[in-house]
Amino acid sequence: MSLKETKYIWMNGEFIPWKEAKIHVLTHTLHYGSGVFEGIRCYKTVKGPAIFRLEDHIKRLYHSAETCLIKIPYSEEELCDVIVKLIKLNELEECYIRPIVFRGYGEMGLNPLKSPVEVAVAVWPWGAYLGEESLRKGVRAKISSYRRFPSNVLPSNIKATGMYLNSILAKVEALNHGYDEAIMLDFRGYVSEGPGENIFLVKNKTLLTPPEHASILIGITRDSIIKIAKNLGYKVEEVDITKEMLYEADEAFFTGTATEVVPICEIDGKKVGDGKPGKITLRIQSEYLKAVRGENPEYECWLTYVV
Ligand code: PPE
Repeated sequence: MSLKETKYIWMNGEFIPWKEAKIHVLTHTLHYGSGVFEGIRCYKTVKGPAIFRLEDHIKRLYHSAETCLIKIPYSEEELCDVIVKLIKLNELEECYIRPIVFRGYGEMGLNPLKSPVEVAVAVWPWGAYLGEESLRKGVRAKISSYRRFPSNVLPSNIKATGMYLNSILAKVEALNHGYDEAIMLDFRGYVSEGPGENIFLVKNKTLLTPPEHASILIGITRDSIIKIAKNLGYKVEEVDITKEMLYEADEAFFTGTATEVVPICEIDGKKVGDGKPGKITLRIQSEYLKAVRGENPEYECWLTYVV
């Protein structure tokens, strides 16, 4: 599957044609992974396209930038406006939104402060992240031999470009073993997250998900799911989860902006529950998809309409 091109990309203050959004080969971030980014989705609703939790994603982008010593030369409001305008200009009803802040061409070497800060936003239609049938049929996952980095190696609660090499190695290892996705453990051996998604399990009708100290990115989808599940009357606990707890779970699922809510049917060749997408998982998935499409007024505060 190749990227679905759209008309315009916003780069350093201007809307330019997709094909012209280029960088120099000596761009600092290309060499050292010194950039930060976000992944946001915009969904079709009866009131037009709506961006899901835009302000929260942009807040996290600024937090990631600050941690990586980057000062973004635009305000949060300006970037939010750019995203709305870009979706309008590209005449999209639904899309994935990728803001990236990186160190450009200027100096080589590990001091990033000498290279200019550049900002770009691209939007394009992006279907199901873990495969067309993943939401309905679920996926098979493998516990990775790659661990998630502890916070004294890299703070896990930021989205920095270089950190994704760890995710890439885990992802490809899982694919090479015939699985759809990886599950990574933290440095202690407790369950952390997927390469690009958070993880939940269901045991005796209670939802469990790893806490912040398990080296996770505090997902915005994870937060939405916790609120949705509680509103549906389920208990949600943020606790350390062992590999055995995962194997013995009634249900399990991944959450993320790109992934949305995807049931996990098998882990390391063992069925999760009866090996089919769990009932509670599917109920939460359906509530989530209603929320993002503006079909539940309770969650409308999470939407930014593109008007
Ligand atoms: N953990 C990681 C490591 C991660 O990359 C994501 C998002 C999440 C958890 C879930 O976070 P949130 O989207 O706020 O619920 N991964 C993004 C990038 C995926 C990519 O391949 O690129 C995403 O889902 O947009």
